[in-house]
Amino acid sequence: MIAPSLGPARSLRFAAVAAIGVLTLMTPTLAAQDGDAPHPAHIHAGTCAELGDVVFPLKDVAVPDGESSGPESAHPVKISETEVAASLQDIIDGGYAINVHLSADEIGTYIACGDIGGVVHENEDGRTSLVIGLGELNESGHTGVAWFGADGDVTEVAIMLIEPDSMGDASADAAQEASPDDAAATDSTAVTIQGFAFNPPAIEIPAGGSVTWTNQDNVPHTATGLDRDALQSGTIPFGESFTQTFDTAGTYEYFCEFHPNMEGSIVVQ
Ligand SMILES: [Cu+2]
Repeated sequence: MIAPSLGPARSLRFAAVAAIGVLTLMTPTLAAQDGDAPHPAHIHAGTCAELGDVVFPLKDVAVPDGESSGPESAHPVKISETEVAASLQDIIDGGYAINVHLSADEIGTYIACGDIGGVVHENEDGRTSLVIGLGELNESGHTGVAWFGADGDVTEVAIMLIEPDSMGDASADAAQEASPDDAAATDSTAVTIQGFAFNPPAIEIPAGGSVTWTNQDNVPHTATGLDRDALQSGTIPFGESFTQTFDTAGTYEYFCEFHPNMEGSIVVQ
């Protein structure tokens, strides 16, 4: 449902205006950039301290389209604008957080996160909105804000992320994601990633068995558990594989970080 008084273009403009005020307050130092790599972002259940499932995927946080003007000393900010199919109040009541990842190549590295809560304010048009801060994670140098504009049953979500002077060692530090590559597996099950799908999507393996995902699509994918501690392949480039052994019985639902509509499940018996 779209409020008659306010189209998407205007609400985004308002988002930018609202955010600039907050950016000024929040960031004593900032500058330069870490290249043009877009940062994947999601709304998760839980808090930044304890992130849960992805509830709403958001558009990548990226350099806006268009030509740069003005002084080069202007601080670069990457943005993401997504319409989420939930009311602002439902998003707040849900107990969620926005999490931003370093890049498609380093999806397992979190660079900024913010719990969704705070004072909802009403502007002169009677529209309500919320602005939250996104705090730095893993010494990424990134901070920012997210703006939520209520629009009836949907909410405009805008992320504005300030790029650091340089990524320094942050990405290296945080990139040490464990890749449980136990070759010991005798019971090995293959899952092919092709056509933006896991094939077969549902598998059963014995406890101690392993699963090997091989990406045959010409784009990167991941195999990421709803419980990320249980399964997080990180980016699997075209033609490459990721193997994980599952020692604990249970059902493991997973998806692709880049294409959250790609879903699969593993039953470990
Ligand atoms: Cu994918």
